[in-house]
Amino acid sequence: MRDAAPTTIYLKDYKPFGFEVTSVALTFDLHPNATRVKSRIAFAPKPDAGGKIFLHGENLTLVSARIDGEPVQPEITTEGLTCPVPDAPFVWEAEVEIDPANNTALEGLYMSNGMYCTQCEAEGFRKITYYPDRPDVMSVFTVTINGPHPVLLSNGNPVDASDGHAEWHDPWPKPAYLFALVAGDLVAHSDRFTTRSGRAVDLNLYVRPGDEGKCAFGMQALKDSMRWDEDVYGREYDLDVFNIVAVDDFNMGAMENKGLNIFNSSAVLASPETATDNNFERIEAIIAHEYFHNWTGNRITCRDWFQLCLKEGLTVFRDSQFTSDMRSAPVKRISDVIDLRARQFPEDQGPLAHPVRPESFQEINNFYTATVYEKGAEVIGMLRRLVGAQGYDKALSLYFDRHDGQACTIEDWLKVFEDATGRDLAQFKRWYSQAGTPTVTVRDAWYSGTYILTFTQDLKPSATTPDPQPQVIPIVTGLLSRSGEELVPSQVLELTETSQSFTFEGLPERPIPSVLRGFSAPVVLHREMPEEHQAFLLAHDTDPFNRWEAGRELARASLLAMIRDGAKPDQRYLDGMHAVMAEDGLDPAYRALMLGLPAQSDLARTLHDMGEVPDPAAIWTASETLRDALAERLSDVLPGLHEAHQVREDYQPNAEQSGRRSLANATLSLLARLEGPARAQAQYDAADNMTQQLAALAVLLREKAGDNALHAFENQWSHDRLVMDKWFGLQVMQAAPDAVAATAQKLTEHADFNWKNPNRFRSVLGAMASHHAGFHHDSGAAYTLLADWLIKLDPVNPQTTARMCAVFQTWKRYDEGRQAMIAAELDRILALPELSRDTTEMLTRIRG
Ligand code: 0A1
Ligand code: ZN
Repeated sequence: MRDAAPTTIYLKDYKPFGFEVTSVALTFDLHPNATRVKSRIAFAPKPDAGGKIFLHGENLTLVSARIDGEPVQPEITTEGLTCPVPDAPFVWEAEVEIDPANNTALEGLYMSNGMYCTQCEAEGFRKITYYPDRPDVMSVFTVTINGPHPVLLSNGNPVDASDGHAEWHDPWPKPAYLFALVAGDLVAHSDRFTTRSGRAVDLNLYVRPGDEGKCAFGMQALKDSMRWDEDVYGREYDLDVFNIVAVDDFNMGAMENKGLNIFNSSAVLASPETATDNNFERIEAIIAHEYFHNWTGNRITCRDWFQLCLKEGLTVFRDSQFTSDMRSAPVKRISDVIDLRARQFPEDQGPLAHPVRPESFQEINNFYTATVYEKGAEVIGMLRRLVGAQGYDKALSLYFDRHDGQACTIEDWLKVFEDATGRDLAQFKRWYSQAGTPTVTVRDAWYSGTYILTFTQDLKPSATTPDPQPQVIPIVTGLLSRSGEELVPSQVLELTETSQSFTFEGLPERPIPSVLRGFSAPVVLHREMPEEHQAFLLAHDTDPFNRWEAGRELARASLLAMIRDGAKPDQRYLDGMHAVMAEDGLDPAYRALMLGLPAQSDLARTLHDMGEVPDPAAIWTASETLRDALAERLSDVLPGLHEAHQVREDYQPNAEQSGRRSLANATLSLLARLEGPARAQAQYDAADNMTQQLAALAVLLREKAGDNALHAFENQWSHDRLVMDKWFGLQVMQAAPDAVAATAQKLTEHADFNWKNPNRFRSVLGAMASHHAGFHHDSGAAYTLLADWLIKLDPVNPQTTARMCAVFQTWKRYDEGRQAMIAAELDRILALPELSRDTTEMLTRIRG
């Protein structure tokens, strides 16, 4: 039943738990509908324990409870139990019954295709047994599993195993959210890794029979991650085994449970025939991310969930460093910024805005956000720029030395930097406490040899940050001569005031500034400078990020002029792109990124910032027109580029080959605008890997020549869940705006639309919401379809429902008609009497 008044939890109310948990022993007797969980937990009261204990527990049937062997009758509510306890150390024993087969929310212990698995972050352990389910309670766990399954896994090291029975011991104290259990008929892809101090670690990737051929890449990524963390951060693995399990039904990407990572199968399984280059790169990054959590998250965890960015921001930062080292650093940076603008900026600038460290929440699952993760990582990137690479390394060593085995706060994190580098971070800390994306405006002046750059920063007040104060903004800047030489090499300008000028003396000529190189801070930058500067930087900037950004800015300016004034595509942009495409020395992956346009949702944001009401149909038309014009302008080089970047060697998902394929496929897509679908059809017919097959299918669908290929694809891949997710999604993504809702609707009637599977649900309805012009088509059909499905999913899986609600967060940007349609849908959902806490919180915030 929906809470009449949902409880809000505040950071300021944090209180330590009144007891130490000295050990935990759990025994599971597995049964699909009646799993028995016995717990034996040793508690030691702290001086102010108060004579009674509260243990979290939800959806549990208590069979028995004892303290020091004596039966007790605790008081039970929907949230847990309270029981009088001795004021000396005691042993709590309980037996509960749970129903994994009917656990469709995928939190706690649940079943997926006949296999048992768990998801305990953030508060899922309380659905397994009564326990102080909070991250600052860390303990050593021993786990016994009984069940008729060939594979029985839990955290730590195996201590005993026989038919239908296994015992695991995890020597590292951990919070309950890192607990995991897996049981099923699984097969292992195994390998071994020797740490630099000589510990031999058994590595296993457990999958369903039939998926064995999709494991090799993930295993290699794991070994690369283990080596990298030793080399770059000096962090070694600390158990004798490291297990990964792939599961089909999972709400998120993956989970870093100690020694037993559980992955959404889409985030680990890959073969050249079934996964694209982008899938491979994402898998490598997620494997690294989860592995890196072993130190940043598991050995050092969070004191409370408000500190989530302590582990997530840092771990995202570390996995980006890893990908930059494994692949191309500029390409990774550009991709990350595209993603930040697409996912984090709308969050930071709308009704869901919250600081990187939020100060209140109702449902913590709603705070696994782009702000906590991606902006959290940007904040660490800024910190590293400000203290320098050496200062950062020193601070991190101190962090691991000082806090190993502890549950920490952002204050602990910043103190380590202050102590290691001597820098005062009081003002920098505002990045953690203030919500919103700062806007930085830059203008320049030139007085006989003296060049002045003046920056101002502005942060709009929001519900969580009503009185914003200036932040420390590191702005990496270089100055170029008119012939493209670096007059002043990159340096960090520290903007700390609302408005601040930086002076450069003795320059031989008025330079062209290259500002915010490498996207050195997560801000919106307004350059009050001539547009010619962007054309110049596109041709000459030595900073790869800003060179790409210059192309983007020219495209953005051109699109805005087309939308607002009916202008023609900007020739400077088209000519600039032509020159870039002719530069054979430039990384193909980088050139492929250059060919992209700003996201249509990002253009809507820019128009909104300019005080205008974005028209999704006009944005769509302008984007299509500019792409057509780009194809025309590049027509003399496209065939050569396409041909030159074909990969004729055996498929490898490495950066070099995937870069070539991405440029070849970007040119294929443009060529089809000039010459129709024949080339794409030929590629489809010849494709022996999913990257080529899917890229060709996308072009065929866009060109309305995809019916045959679509059927062939379905026949070829109907047995493969992950490939079929692509089949579902692509049809929606490639539909014309007026066909998006109808296409999605039709797909929801397909026999394989298994809507309880989060991947499949997202492949259709998530794809629909990500099609800007289709989702916001003036019929309102997509709004209604999505609302219908959110209503259906909420009682089954509140977490995935609530996450999907975020697609409505930008609704107030649009015209009154669209706003009225969206408001009606939001109200229709909010009126449901039994709406989950997750969805209620999200929609209430969005509705405003
Ligand atoms: N900690 C995981 C992500 C994750 C978070 C929450 C989950 O359920 C609510 C599941 C996974 C990570 O950062 O990879
Ligand atoms: Zn994480």
